[in-house]
Amino acid sequence: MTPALFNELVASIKGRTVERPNKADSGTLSGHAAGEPFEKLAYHLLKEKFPTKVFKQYEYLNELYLKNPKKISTADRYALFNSPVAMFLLIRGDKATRDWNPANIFEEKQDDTADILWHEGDNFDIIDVKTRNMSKKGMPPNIISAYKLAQACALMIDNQDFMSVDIHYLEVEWKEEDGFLRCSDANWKDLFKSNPASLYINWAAAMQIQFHVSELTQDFDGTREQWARAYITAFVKSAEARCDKMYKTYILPFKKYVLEEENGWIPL
Ligand SMILES: [Ca+2]
Repeated sequence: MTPALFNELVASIKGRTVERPNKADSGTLSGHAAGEPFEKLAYHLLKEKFPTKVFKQYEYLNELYLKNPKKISTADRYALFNSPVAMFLLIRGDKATRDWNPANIFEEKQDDTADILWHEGDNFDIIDVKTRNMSKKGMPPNIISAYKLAQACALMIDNQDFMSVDIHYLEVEWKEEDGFLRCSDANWKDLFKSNPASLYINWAAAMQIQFHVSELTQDFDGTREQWARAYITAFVKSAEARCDKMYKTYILPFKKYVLEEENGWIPL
């Protein structure tokens, strides 16, 4: 999706209100579910305008497999993607893909990479919507698995497949307003314009990259291959630092007991 279209989308979401979830019982607005109506709003605004280019990720896969009824094996279905990187980021697992049939189609899944998928020509734009309750001081949300992203970058380099996939984040900031949630601000960012060395990987939180979308830097101006290589370098450095910390905390203080166990110890 072009920057102009993202700017337009953001402008059309700012100031909008959605119904408050749990309105009837005035229940708590907890976690990410609270902002979900904004994710739906973003999808509907785009789908209305670009019905042939905008999909939910599972919706795209369902249409792809429905349109190719003779492709039945997982390998055949995976081969429907021209791009190894797009395939890697968008497919469901082997078993789910094998079990797919017109009477057993995919439904939305929490860990799908894209909330909204833009497909135009050979390009996929993976759009992840993050909603943020501005009356709470929230931790930066989980963005994407650092490992999955490293694998995607390695696939880009190995297959020289750099431009099939874009990844964008749309952040909707909201506040509660008598029975409604109002979008107080919205932002969008391009993952591949961020500085790979500045991405924070939270190894303890399932190795998720975490940031607030509005705070992501956008000053990287190299090629996609340069980004992929810089990211893998940052990822490996971070993994090495994690190993080092694991060693110092969880191995070193206990190592002597292991040696004693191996070499024989005498009760005091
Ligand atoms: Ca999301």
